[in-house]
Amino acid sequence: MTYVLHYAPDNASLIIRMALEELGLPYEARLVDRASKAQESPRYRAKAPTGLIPCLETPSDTLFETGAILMWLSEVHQALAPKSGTPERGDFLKWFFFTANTLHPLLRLNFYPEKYVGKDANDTNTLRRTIQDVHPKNTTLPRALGLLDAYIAERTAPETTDILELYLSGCLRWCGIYPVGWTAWFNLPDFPALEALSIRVEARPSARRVAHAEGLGHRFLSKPQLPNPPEGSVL
Ligand SMILES: N[C@@H](CCC(=O)N[C@@H](CS)C(=O)NCC(=O)O)C(=O)O
Repeated sequence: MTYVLHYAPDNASLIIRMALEELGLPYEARLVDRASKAQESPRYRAKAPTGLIPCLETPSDTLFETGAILMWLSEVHQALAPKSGTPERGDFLKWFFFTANTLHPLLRLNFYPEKYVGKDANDTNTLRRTIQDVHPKNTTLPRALGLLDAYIAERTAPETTDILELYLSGCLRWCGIYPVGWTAWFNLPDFPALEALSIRVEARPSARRVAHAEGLGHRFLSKPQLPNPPEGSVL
């Protein structure tokens, strides 16, 4: 087996799995048992010292960080991104890194506020409300998605898909369902270009295979439901 993807269902590994399927690469999906906090074990941290999922073992490297893994796959397989030197490359890079550096970390704050401000409910609620609120200047979640929506609306969609679409579509899924009870701020049709992107990606055979493997249901990106994975747990 060429690649080993350390994954948990509906975790950030989902995005890497979509990329591996889209590229048609053989891989073993190896469960990280979140119920026993296996991602914090010395064995896992020896591969991914951040203790975060995903981690991808390749013939030449052991990679962690969703954005880095996506870029690596795209570069090595010469696919799923505009090539260096093309007019689209600069915009693609800006918004890909914005997704990795801003959107994804905002989602982490939204999902796991207690890791950042402690367990007091007043503090975790305040953090969540702050990042879920529309703000004219600060890059809270609605503003980050608004900026991305504007970019996706103006660019020519890739012929098949690309690593930015895969990354975004996973993030959009999670906005719709996590954390349970805290998703009222999010309405995908408010971001029409991102909604169209989700619909396009979830129709791809590669994405359907991943949805099936992780028990994510039918319209798993544009109308997401909580998953029913055949193995492992989300948290
Ligand atoms: N910056 C990391 C974030 C990945 C991440 O947040 N993974 C979550 C699962 S979706 C995780 O490992 N959570 C366990 C934890 O925070 O202890 C990346 O881009 O890969």
